[in-house]
Amino acid sequence: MTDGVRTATQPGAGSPEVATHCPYCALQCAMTLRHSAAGIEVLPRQFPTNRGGLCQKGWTAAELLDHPDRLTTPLLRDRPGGELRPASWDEALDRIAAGIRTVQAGHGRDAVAVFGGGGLTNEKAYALGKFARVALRTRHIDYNGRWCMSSAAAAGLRSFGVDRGLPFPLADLGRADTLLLVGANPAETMPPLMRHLADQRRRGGRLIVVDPRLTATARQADLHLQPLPGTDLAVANALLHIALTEGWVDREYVAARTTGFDDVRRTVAGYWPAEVERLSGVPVADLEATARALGTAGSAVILTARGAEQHAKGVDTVSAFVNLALALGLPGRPGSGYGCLTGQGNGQGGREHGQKADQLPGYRRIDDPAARTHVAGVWGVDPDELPGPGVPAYQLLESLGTADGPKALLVFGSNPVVSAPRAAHVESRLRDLDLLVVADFLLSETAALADVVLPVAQWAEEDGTMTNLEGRVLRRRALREPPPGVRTDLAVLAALAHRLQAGAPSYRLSHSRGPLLTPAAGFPTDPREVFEELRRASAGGPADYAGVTWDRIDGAEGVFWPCPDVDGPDSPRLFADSFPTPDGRARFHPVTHRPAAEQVCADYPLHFTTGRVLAQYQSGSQTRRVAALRRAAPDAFVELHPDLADRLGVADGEQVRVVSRRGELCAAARLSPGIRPDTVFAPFHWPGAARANSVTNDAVDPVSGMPEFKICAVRVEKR
Ligand SMILES: Nc1nc2c(c(=O)[nH]1)N[C@H]1C(S)=C(S)[C@@H](COP(=O)(O)OP(=O)(O)OC[C@H]3O[C@@H](n4cnc5c(=O)[nH]c(N)nc54)[C@H](O)[C@@H]3O)O[C@H]1N2
Ligand SMILES: Nc1nc2c(c(=O)[nH]1)N[C@H]1C(S)=C(S)[C@@H](COP(=O)(O)OP(=O)(O)OC[C@H]3O[C@@H](n4cnc5c(=O)[nH]c(N)nc54)[C@H](O)[C@@H]3O)O[C@H]1N2
Ligand code: SF4
Ligand SMILES: [Mo]
Repeated sequence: MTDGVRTATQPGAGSPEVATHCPYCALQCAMTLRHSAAGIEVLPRQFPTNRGGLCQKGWTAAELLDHPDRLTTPLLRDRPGGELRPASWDEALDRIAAGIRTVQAGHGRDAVAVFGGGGLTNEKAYALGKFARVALRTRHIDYNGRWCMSSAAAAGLRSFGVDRGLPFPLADLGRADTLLLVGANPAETMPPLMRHLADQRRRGGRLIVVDPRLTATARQADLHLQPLPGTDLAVANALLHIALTEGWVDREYVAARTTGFDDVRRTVAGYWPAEVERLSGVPVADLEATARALGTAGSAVILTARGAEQHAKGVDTVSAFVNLALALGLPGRPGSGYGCLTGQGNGQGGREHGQKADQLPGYRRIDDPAARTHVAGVWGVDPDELPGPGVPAYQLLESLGTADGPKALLVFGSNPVVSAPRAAHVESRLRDLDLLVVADFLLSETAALADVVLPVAQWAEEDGTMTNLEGRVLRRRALREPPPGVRTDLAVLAALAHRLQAGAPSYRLSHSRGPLLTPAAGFPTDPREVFEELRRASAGGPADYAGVTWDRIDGAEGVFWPCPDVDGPDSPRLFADSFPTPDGRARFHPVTHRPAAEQVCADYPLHFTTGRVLAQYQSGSQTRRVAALRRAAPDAFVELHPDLADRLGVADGEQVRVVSRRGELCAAARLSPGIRPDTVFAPFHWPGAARANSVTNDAVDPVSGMPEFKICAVRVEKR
């Protein structure tokens, strides 16, 4: 498909319409943006993922472009506790550069930290990682994808040798005889994806949903398993136990394509369905029906999302489902497999190009000497000068402003004051910084705490690429120039690098080979130029983009990585013949159930879990400002079972308080017979008194650093 639109070198500014993709979630629905008499108009566009559909967030996305809350000038705070005031770009950038120099001179390079986002384009994510390692030379960079994708990423890596959310195109879901969705609510989180599920149903396929709540997705299922939050791992092990007993394990596949099955077989032998029923509340009959539907299907897909993954045992939970998929011989078989539904717009690409603490571009490890040499070569620096690995997002935020922690933080594309676990604590850490810089186009709750706020361009004002949940690289296209006073993130990074390099000789890139760079060299502002460098930096790495070009994306419906050669094929489907592990085989990992980090007790007798509603996005900083979305979902709420409400003497719509050891949230009760009576749910899109993350636990997964957003112990009180 040729879109027939302008591309990067003609950024599209002033052109009547461009073919682009939605600014929000990882489905990256295709849309056409155009100028109309009423302003900027969004029209859905046919694409294999959204098939002409857009959700309400996509439809209304253009409203923020000319929103009265849009930031169009830098803001500066002259003294702690003072007000933010408008400032010139020069003043703001000078202040940041001076602040960084002071902090690094006093406390070392690692005293400055960077926090990125999975919504940034590939080009920006790459530039941000390079900026941290080359301009700041700090090891401290991480990003909000840690709270999103990290558990599935770690489990995928250790079993398959690669982390690509879906190792097959989304349309394959329509061909699965059985589809198991674990902790995923795409009817609200990716509505157009449901078109593929409708296909699947039409072809006679079965849909099974595992969720403690009867969600809009679960309502469409043939079977809904309603486990206690945090027991999915045990459920998966029980399913494999049954599959073994019934002889549904694909022994040929296991023998030819995997290693390590014996340990897993021994482990799941102890997961008797009746015991798992007692633990999880899922009836043995439902466990058996699910195992049968998966084990006897011609094709089957198992998908996990945040409900299964956002736990202190998230990695092991995903491994349990990967084990099940491998034992049934699913990965690599047509119409079958395991996948994870990636969340943020560039949740996939954002985790490949170096904004993760332990990572260099191309999904390379920063502690791998060969990777360091390759990337340092592309960057024109000495490999020995590249910092080592930093720490995962929560650990980073928690250390801010402490004796050994960073004293300055630069945030690009996240709003942790609302979205971080144990958010009140994180907020207090941010307040203790010597310098907080936030680049955003709106005054998010985090930006409101900053010493310097930089107004940046929005999605319709810059070109770039995004990698969707299928690993398909797509083109984002600019419809217009940013408004006066606004700069792109790339331009901000270039200007800061310029000041840091020019200002003090010790900050100049030093080179044992190659020439001394001119100021800001290495930080181009043209996204196409950045992408060309990203291609070289990723070449030979697991996420190889060397063969992806903007023109190639334009000439097709995106390009799937890995794609090492411009003239070679891309990779819509992985694992058909082998896995990218040293011996080509997938690896089983035996995993055992363990309780949630926080147990219910007399004072906190209920389980609390969190998630999303259709009309709000993430920290809500964007969608709470869109009129139609605010009308659709104006306020937070606490979902609880009528029996529980009865016991508490709470009526529908009455204000309640949800209290944990960390803090509390206040919102209206929403009674729903669809939720377990021992569990309450709240969405996390609202700040202030209704902030769900005032309540959540900051326990993290030991492997991935994923916080336990999906379970902690609370009590509910009438207000
Ligand atoms: N409308 C909307 N769409 C979005 C987003 C948004 O903010 N709003 N965000 C995007 C992003 S970044 C992401 S990561 C995705 C997330 O997409 P999803 O993972 O679908 O979203 P969540 O609502 O976080 O969680 C899914 C379900 O997990 C259930 N759950 C809670 N605890 C457990 C548990 O212990 N086990 C199981 N099995 N289920 C549990 C919840 O009840 C919830 O229905 O959505 C993307 N799309
Ligand atoms: N309790 C609970 N908490 C959760 C979750 C949960 O399920 N439960 N889910 C977690 C998950 S999966 C995620 S992904 C996080 C997300 O939470 P956040 O990281 O807070 O994500 P957003 O709200 O998308 O924040 C993005 C911010 O960056 C700005 N922005 C958008 N695009 C750009 C850009 O291109 N450049 C710059 N400079 N700024 C930009 C937006 O205006 C917004 O203020 O929340 C996590 N927190
Ligand atoms: S499903 Fe996701 S990508 Fe599609 S329109 Fe909605 S928010 Fe945008
Ligand atoms: Mo996410």
